[in-house]
Amino acid sequence: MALLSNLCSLLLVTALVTQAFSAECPEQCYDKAGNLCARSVYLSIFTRDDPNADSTALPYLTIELNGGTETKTVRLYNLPGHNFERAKGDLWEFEVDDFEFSEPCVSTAAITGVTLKPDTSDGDGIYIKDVFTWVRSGAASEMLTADYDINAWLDGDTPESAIDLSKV
Ligand SMILES: [Ca+2]
Repeated sequence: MALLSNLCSLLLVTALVTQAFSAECPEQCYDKAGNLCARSVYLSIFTRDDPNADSTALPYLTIELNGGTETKTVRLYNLPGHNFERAKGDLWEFEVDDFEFSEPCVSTAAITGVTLKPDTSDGDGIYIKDVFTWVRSGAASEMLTADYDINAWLDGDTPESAIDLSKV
């Protein structure tokens, strides 16, 4: 069951990452070293099948550059319908501009940390199963992190419950 569920998550995310974009990748998609300059950031979170897995909380996504020269955070927004339903997945899209980095080109090579942080204004925990992040620039996209079966609570009462995501 777990394997099948993981496979479904992977297929969904793969489909999202590889979906055909009609626009040609503009020149500014890449930095001088040939690394993708992220324009959009996507976050997909799957919750576990547990009665308390769901939540009204709005956690935060943090991106660290160059081992900590810059660390910026955005808050997840309310999606249409319910966020964080039990045993379901949600998808958020951010513009890199939302993070307000000092440079307009955020090279994927410069991203050294991606962390999910709990909403400390809402003690309602989220039981996290899988988390994926990826970036896009024009027609090009690249996976940033992939974490399967994390099986951890993102708990607003416990700031230490922040989850460091695994770069791919
Ligand atoms: Ca809950």
